[in-house]
Amino acid sequence: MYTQAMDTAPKDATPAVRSADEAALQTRFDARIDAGEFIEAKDWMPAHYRKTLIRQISQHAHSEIVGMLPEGNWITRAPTLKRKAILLAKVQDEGGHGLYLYAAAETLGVSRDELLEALHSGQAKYSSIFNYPTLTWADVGTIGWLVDGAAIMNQVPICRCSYAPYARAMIRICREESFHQRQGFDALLTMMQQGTDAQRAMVQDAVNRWWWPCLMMFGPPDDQSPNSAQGMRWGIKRISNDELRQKFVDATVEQARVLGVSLPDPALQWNAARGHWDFGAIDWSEFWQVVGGEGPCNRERLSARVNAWQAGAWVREAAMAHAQKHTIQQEAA
Ligand code: FAQ
Repeated sequence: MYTQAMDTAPKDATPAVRSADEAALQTRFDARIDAGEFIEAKDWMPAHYRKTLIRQISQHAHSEIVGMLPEGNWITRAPTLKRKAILLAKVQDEGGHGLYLYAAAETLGVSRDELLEALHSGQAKYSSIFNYPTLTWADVGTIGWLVDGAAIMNQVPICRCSYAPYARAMIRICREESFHQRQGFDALLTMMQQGTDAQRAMVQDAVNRWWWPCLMMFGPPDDQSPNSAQGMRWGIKRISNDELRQKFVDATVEQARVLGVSLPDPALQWNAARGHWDFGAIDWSEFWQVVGGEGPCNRERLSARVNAWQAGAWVREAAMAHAQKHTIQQEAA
């Protein structure tokens, strides 16, 4: 289904265009964006649009792959066989999301090796949220409920992103994220309704630790978000960081009530005039510290990825050797 990587644009497509033609192509591109049309890999696109998409899609892919680590840490310690099977499926799904997204980025003329090198060298960003530790089993449920919940809120609008290979990849990803969110909520509900006092306290502690980092996932406030205006203009971003954050808070307050947990924000209050929940100030210095590589688990996460890449070298070599052998056999036949 996800064969976009086979459908790549020639690397020199944009530079080969003469400048008079380029102005016409730009006008046509802008008109297509204004008309809400999808842009395909082989269509002409401005270099900055291409670069922005490579940045966002690759950061998104890296987030999915690094995002396997905090929960992967609990696969061997899941409390029941059922929870273990669910968690295995979820973590495997995140790996699949990374692959669809790397394939979508490759359609823009960048190689997967280049993208991974940027991650491993620390040049590329990935979501701040995955630099926090998973201390107890309740963290796994809380990641499903809150982190996947935030991810869905941010990702559903990307199903309508103007770049078609990215939009197509997001449709399946969102369906799977929806299962992830439900399984997390279900795990927490089980602990809250059938668990011991100690288990309920464990859930509350996990929610207290993940709440604020989840609000940060949506990115800096709109007036401090350098990429937003252009991203919205191009239809890459459909809803702003602050609007999505508000939608997430509004949806989550009621879910917290059903679960029986409190959200760690004394300023959280229904604002009838706005028709939204007001919430307290976010500590943006913590966000920028984590994004800058100084979060609680940044070093651990990056070294886990680099080690996995190095330890997997023999698998890549074996796959290449097998492919070469297969080609030779086919040519000889
Ligand atoms: N962490 O100008 P903006 C998941 C950076 S997947 C780190 O607002 P933009 C699934 C931003 O890159 C989660 N950096 O940027 C899962 C930019 O820096 P740059 C990932 C962040 O692009 C669940 C600078 O700050 N989702 O959770 C963050 O317009 C459970 C200024 O920001 C996606 O990637 C952050 N949180 O908006 C997996 C969705 N926020 O690049 C496992 C696609 C901002 O200029 C387990 N991405 N920055 O150097 C997007 O929607 C957008 O890229 C935003 C940022 C909204 C993340």
